[in-house]
Amino acid sequence: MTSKIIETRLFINGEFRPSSNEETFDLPSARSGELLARVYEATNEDVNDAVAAAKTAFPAWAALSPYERGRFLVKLADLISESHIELAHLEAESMGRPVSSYFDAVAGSKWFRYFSEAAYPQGSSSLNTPGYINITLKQPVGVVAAIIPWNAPLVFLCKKLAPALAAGNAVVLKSSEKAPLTSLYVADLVKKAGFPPGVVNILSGHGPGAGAALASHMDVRALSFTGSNRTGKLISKMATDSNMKKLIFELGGKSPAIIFDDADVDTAARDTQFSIHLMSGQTCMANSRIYVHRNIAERFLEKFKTAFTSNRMGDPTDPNTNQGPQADKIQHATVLRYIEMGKQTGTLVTDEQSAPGFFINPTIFIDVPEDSQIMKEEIFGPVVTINTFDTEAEAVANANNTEYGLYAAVYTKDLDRAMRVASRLEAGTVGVNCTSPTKGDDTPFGGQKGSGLQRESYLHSIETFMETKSVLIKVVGL
Ligand code: TXE
Repeated sequence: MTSKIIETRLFINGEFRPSSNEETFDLPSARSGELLARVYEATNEDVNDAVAAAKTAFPAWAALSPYERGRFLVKLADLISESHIELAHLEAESMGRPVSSYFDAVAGSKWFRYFSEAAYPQGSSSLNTPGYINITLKQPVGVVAAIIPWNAPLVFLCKKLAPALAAGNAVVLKSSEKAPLTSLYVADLVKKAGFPPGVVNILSGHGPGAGAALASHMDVRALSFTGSNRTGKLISKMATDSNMKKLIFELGGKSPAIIFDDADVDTAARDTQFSIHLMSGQTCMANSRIYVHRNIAERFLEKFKTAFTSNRMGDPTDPNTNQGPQADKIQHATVLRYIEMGKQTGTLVTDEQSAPGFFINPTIFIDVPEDSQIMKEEIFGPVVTINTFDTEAEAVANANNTEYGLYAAVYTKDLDRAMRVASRLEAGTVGVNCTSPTKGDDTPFGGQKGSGLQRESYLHSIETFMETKSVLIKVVGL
């Protein structure tokens, strides 16, 4: 089945329209490299219009009850899950994601359903100041900007839009220039769901243009970003230099998995290869560094390698494919560059690259020096390092020897050790006898150190899109 691309215009104030200067950018197909679509590139003027539309729509949207806002969210959730096949094919074509592993429409629509009935943050009250009753009010921040990446565009769109809207904010979202089509598809669904104009605005365009304009905009009060650590730093500076907007960041990772010699080796090998194989290694939480106890290293490596290299690489729209190409030429070239670097420092134990197009063969390096570049930087491909360790302290020290801190895993049957290690690992999430992708929608998700700011989840996201106001009431005679 070939997807019908319905829209490539910008969605501003409830209408689709070309960019103000009518310029477009070319979107190549990840599977063929051929032109897939010409998408309108938002200009500064378009960003200003979208923010102005959101600012105008905000008061009436915020004044609705959570129940009334929730009714729009439920309609959108239904439309997204009904569009599962279309959305899967759009992502397969634009960024190579196999349709066989496309759970995003189901996962994404769950976010809208959850926030349509979420327990809203409640203010508090106190009598702790003599003569006063103090109360706190939770209020939406106003205009929220969302900047999303290309690796799981629909999931990120839903994780940001649903809580921001439920909290009463109006949103301007910019998709990634590598994967704008599913966001535009959702824009059409937003229109079908009957959202008031301006409450949701969806722009396409590049980072330094439309993205930077949003990050610097004086009327954007909060910005939720998922992407690279490098871009996070740039956005952070723009936010500070403009109006100190609130920032919610989910950045990259270099996630470690530690496998002790009492672990269930079959499970550990199966899980860890799935984590780095999923979406061709293009997930922020993929366990790209594995530390295995010397006593079981050989057995683990054999099982890991067998599973990791039994991939079915091919056309992402074929339901039998479980590994698609990298998202584009740039990502493909980046991964190949890291593989070349790896060969200078570690030992390659898988075949040399032979795959055509933007595909990368699953790649394993062993005995890689801790200070080498492939141990430090996010590769974002099906490339893993497997090093051995002798002691618990050594494994934890090496696992923590990174500027990232998104996800970590520990495999052992010893509960004391598992909990000791979990408490010492510097990561926003730790899996015990399990690894990423994370399973808990209600557990806070986000990074320590260079991996992010704040946490996202069913229970935590809404709070990040609200202000807390203290109101002090002087009561005579109290
Ligand atoms: O990311 P960018 P890219 C990592 C991963 C990958 C690398 C590069 O290692 O190989 O980043 O990917 C917008 N002002 N992750 O170049 O640049 C951009 O338009 C404002 C990990 O695609 O961070 C897009 O919408 N916005 C990550 C979004 O930021 C800017 C997912 C992400 O793009 C901007 C993606 C600017 N100056 C990549 N520059 C994860 N955490 O999962 C870019 N953008």
